[in-house]
Amino acid sequence: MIVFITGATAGIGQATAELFAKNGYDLIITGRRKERLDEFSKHLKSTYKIDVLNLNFDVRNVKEVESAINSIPTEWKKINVLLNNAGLALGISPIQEGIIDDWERMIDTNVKGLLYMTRTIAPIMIQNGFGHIINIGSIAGKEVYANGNVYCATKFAVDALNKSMRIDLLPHNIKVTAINPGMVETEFSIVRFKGDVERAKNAYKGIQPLVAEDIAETIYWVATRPAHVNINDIVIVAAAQANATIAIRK
Ligand code: NDP
Ligand code: 8X3
Repeated sequence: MIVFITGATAGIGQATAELFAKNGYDLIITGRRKERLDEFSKHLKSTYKIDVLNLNFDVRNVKEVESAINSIPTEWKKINVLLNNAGLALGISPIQEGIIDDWERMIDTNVKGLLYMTRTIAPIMIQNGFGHIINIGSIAGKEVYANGNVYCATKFAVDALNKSMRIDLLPHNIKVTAINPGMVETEFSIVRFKGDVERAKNAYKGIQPLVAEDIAETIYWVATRPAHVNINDIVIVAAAQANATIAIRK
């Protein structure tokens, strides 16, 4: 069984790779940070005795996506699961003060990157006659919050694409699932606040957020349902979070 995970150098993607590896799956893992990817791959192979293929590319670059996936040896093309996970938020400011470059990076990564990956791998799954695409959306793709504007819009797009690809891929025996987490403490907020670790920590002040392993377990459960079962959509939040805007902080 082969699981393809985008954005496996940190956070949710990394925890998910670790869990599938622990359960004996072979992995294709990706990310832009080559050194991290190589180290992680070495760790997975030696700890779990599985096969790992590393693909070092930027999901925003369609040429890189296509050439990385075209380079996959035939025996690696029996991809059971594609986890469209690579993504990010950048900044949090009212629309009239938004930084255009941040908007473009979020749209290019969260929407166009996910599309490039899906457009390249879905035909391989169709040829194989099986597959499961799991898209990481967000609670921010279900409800908007103040100053979330463009990040929320990208995740609303993921929600729409998830529903839409479920219909398109239905005749091809390909399952499609969206997992929409609330607050998960990963490198996400450090990226969002551009390296300001203190500000990132503050995002989770007084609350016990989810951790990447909580999402990994959910992904693993979704991917291991019997053949006749598909989970279309999950929203998963910390016990202290009700929705995108209301959380109890102590
Ligand atoms: P992290 O910042 O910890 O990890 C993000 C991963 O995405 C990294 O491996 C990074 O790898 C990869 N990535 C980012 N941009 C690119 C790119 N252009 N090309 C290839 N890989 C890229 O964040 P999370 O694990 O928290 O985020 C994973 C997903 O979960 C994202 O889609 C995020 O929107 C979503 N999410 C996160 C929540 C949270 O609270 N943490 C809540 C809801 C959803 P590298 O930098 O090496 O390229
Ligand atoms: C990440 C969750 O609430 O920070 O998608 O937007 S939130």
